[in-house]
Amino acid sequence: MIVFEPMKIERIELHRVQLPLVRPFRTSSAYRTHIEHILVRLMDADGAEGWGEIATAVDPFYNSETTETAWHMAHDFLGPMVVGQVWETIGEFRNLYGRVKGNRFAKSGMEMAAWDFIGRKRGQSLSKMLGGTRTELEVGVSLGIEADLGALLFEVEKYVAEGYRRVKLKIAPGWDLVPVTAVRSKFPDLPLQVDANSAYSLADVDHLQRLDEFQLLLIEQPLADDDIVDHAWLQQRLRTPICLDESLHHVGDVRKALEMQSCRVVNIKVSRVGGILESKAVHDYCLGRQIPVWCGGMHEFGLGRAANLAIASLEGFVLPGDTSGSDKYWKQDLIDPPVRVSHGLAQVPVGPGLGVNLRMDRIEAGRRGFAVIDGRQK
Ligand code: OSB
Ligand code: MG
Repeated sequence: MIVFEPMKIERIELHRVQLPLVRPFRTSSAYRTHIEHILVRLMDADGAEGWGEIATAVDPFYNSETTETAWHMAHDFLGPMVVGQVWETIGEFRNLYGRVKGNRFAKSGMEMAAWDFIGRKRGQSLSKMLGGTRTELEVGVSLGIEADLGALLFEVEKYVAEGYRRVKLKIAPGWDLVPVTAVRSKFPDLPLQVDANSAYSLADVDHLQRLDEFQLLLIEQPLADDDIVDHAWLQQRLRTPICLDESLHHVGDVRKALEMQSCRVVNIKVSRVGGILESKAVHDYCLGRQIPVWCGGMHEFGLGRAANLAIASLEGFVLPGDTSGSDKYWKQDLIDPPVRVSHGLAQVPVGPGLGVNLRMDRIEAGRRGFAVIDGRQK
């Protein structure tokens, strides 16, 4: 039996850390050479701690939050609302800042730290706490828009050779049929999917229908983030399943999208839906309706990457996720050992909490900002 003991966070540290990507990443909406995320460290009076990652981009081109807005939220609202309060469950922890609207990436990093905190206290892994059913996961890779076809084919070849189980290509008007045709002809049996990051409109329906001949697993977020109505219209005209990413902020959005048949597959991103608890709710909702889900990513450092692997160990995650190994992104991850993918498989962390070993020296080396919230500000 698990005995719930009251918990109280007395001090929060925010570490804003920047790392260069091993390869710049271009999508229809953004170009990135570096990633800058905020690590949240929750601490109680007895020295217990938990770590989480706020996986915002530095720009507002994927969604409206940025690393700077998340810093403001965590530092001026979420942190002060958590410090000194008593809570026993993640649901109660989340309620502490329940009055804050939106800002789900910032909330997600706070909540992740609370899961890590509880897991370490109980000696249980996040996967175990969530009821994960798998210890090893099939992994995919998300490849950005490249300067030319040669460069793209080189990247696909490399990850296929490493054993990755599926490839996702970023597409945009002017970079869609040509790269998909090239990759499909070279890899006829490769599980392949595309992600448009909202680059198309309904006027493109004829063009998008031409993607139907490539046996794609899915097409991710073709239309605007705030439009599940037009996605339903489009899905009726496409054989390829639509998968929504940007449009789904919580389980309520998922219910509406599925009722409207706006998509047939759901991308679950822990940060986009505001945390692990909401991710589990989306997973459970989809599982009950036999809707396949998979775990998306936001170029997380090893900490957030471990959370992704834990949620993806739940039984409804039947498609490979963007849960690639650390070396896809970083020369040196913040965790040691890094996340390794071998033969296209990643191990779900088994240690307490997120189950990773953070390297403070590497955090400090990449640090661009640091703050403490300890209640004295109030
Ligand atoms: O749309 O899924 C996306 C990365 C940053 C922002 C949005 C997206 C992505 C990816 C890469 O596709 C996911 C990853 O490898 O972490
Ligand atoms: Mg996406």
